[in-house]
Amino acid sequence: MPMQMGFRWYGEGNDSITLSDIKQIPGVTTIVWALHHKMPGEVWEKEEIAEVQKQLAPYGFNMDVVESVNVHDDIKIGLPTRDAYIDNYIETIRNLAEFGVKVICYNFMPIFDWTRTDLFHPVGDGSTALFYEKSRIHNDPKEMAEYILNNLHGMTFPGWEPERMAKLDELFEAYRPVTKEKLWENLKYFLERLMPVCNETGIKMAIHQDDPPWDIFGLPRLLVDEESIGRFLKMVDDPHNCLTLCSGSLNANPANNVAAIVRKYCDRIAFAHVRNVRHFENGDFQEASHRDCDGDTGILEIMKAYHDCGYEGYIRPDHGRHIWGEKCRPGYGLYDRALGIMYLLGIWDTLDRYDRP
Ligand code: DNO
Repeated sequence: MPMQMGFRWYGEGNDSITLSDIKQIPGVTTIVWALHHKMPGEVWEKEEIAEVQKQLAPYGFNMDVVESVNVHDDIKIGLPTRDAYIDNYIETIRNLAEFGVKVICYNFMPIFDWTRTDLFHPVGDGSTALFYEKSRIHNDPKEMAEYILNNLHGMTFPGWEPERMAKLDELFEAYRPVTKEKLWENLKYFLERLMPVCNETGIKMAIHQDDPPWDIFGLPRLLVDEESIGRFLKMVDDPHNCLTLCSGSLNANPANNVAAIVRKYCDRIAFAHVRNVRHFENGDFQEASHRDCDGDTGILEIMKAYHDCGYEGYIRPDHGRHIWGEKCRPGYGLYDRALGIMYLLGIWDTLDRYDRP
């Protein structure tokens, strides 16, 4: 099966972008979707999944990739209640498999999903992009959560559910005994319970790396570099225990050579997020266009690595800039991601034609 190009869509009534818009971008086969109204820990019911299937069908998109089925905090903390939440997760996997879903992207970050200090930072050409100012992330998670929630223009933001953010003190307290090693153990426990059902249904669990790839607010983060990814894959050595390899998350740390990581673990990458990051000397970073020379991530080397490995998984452009005055979810507008797709497919098609061994 050739590589398949996906586009993340937040669902009807929950995204300024329509399926018809996406259909007009050349090359997209896969809608990367989720039931965004679901809280972590809830079962995704068949009727709800069928609803999405019905929406995608007229456009000929497949629903092979879900991003994300979020993991309940009790599982990450390792509380006795985790087993009931894992049972729910398993039921969700079975339900998704009935609709042909192949890959579930998820993360195992305590409390916060991806984190930025500015969602609409001027790039200098009239567009804006996500920005991370290292010195602003040290002591006040509440201030940051408030800023993020106030900048969503009434939309939801996966991983930043207001219900959870309202309980930040409690959550921080609950995570207090969770050391990095404990978090590794809890991740192993979770995956070991899931693997039999993944083997039975064929679904691949594809973990997303931590973004940014370092501890924040004293919370441990696990998947941060080549070594920790290796540990993760070995810890549960099953072909259904896979990666969503996120070039931008990893390369927020300039020491991470993403192309080398792709080459090393390609057979366990089920889903690729490709985006470009510009680094600043003080550790800050800003998200750039997908074009190789606009950032420091090495987009050409990364695409070449996937191509050389004969990558047959799913790929999607990741965060785009906000351009041409578009009002959209931070990082998830139509225009710059569509440009990103054309760039990535341009590289891919060229490699396909002129670089076959
Ligand atoms: C950010 C995304 C992440 C990702 C989750 C996966 O734009 O890549 O929010 O979806 O971490 O669970």
